[in-house]
Amino acid sequence: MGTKRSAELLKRALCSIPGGVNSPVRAFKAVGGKALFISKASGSKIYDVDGNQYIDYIGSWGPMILGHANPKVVSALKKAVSNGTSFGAPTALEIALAELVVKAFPSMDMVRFTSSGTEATMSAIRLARAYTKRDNIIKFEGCYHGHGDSLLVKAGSGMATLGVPDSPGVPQDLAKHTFNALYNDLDSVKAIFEREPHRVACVIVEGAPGNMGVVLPKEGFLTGLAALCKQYGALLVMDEVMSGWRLCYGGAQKVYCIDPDITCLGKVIGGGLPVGAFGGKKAIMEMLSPSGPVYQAGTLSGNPIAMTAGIETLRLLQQKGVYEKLFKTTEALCSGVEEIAARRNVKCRVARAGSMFTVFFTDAHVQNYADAKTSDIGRFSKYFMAMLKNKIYLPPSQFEAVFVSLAHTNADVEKTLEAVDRSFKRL
Ligand code: HOZ
Repeated sequence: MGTKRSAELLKRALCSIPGGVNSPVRAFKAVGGKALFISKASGSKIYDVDGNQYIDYIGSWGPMILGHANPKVVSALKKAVSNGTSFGAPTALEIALAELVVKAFPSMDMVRFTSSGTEATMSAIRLARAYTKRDNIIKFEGCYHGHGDSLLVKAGSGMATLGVPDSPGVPQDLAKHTFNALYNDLDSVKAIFEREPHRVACVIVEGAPGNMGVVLPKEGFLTGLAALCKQYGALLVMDEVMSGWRLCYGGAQKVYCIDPDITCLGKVIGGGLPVGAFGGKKAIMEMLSPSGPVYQAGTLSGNPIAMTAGIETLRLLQQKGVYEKLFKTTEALCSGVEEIAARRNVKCRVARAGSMFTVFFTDAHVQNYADAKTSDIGRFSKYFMAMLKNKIYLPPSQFEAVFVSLAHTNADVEKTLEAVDRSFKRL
């Protein structure tokens, strides 16, 4: 089956939507392809408007950890929708999800819901600045924390994909408050703190970066960051929008034993509906309006539909054996790719964090953005296109993560690895 209808829709979309998409990485621009228009998804499969079925490894860029249209989530949503979709007033559902979140993340005493991860990180930065009465922030090259102005400096994800280090439209007066350090390099952070000992409000870091592709923190890197923050009176903001429920139930901070001051969440927490959250220590969180003076708000924040999807998803993730299954599938895929690469003599590195992974087409051990950029992008594009031809739907960029779900079966793994073999044979 071809992709004629997708091509027609793209042509139409280009007239009314910039680039034809509502988020840049969806455009397949980095791989020289054309976006597919999707009609439906179920379990591990996604279907385009031409009727092609693919094994989906994007999972809506992370949220669909249970697989698409999980029957329990769908049934809870149907019930919730019939009670009204948004009230702009508090509900018991918000408390239920908040309680699940603070229980999962002991570093958080309190949590505030937003409608996206971007809003969560943006608000966390404002809060950190207000709490410390300082303006500057430290982030890491290649880490992506949504598209808030302060954070769009040398960012990963779509910025890395499109090769644009900084976005026009971010005032220089604001960008000058963002300092970039090198991921996995504590000295680069220390140097900034030594230069600005009393002016850094926070360090923001992805729990396990997934937006320059998956990169793992070196031993001692995150604890070293926490110690530097403490030494210089800055807050540690851990962005677990991706890693939150992907590394384990409790996120990267549980795996690496970190107690951040503020944590940002998104993706899985909304079970496929728009939810973000930021939370942390009571003294910090109580600075938020209306308890305190730091303003933050949202018309649809905490709406009952989004809360229902989040609650149901987190409940299902608490079932016994869930993470064992998820990691077994992910491991089978990663070790399968490594085995095929060795046999086919394809130079690549597989980096895995929980249920996310990236195949980097480089022989460098990827520890930061500069290493990630040594990847052969042309090769990645060939690989991506060959996989798509074999009906495997991967993230269309070298600098993103593959997301495995609980709905992926052994048969999916087998089919995927067969496609990898066919694709690597021709690289
Ligand atoms: N920022 C997401 C990837 N890191 C992409 C979101 C989307 O395009 O849907």
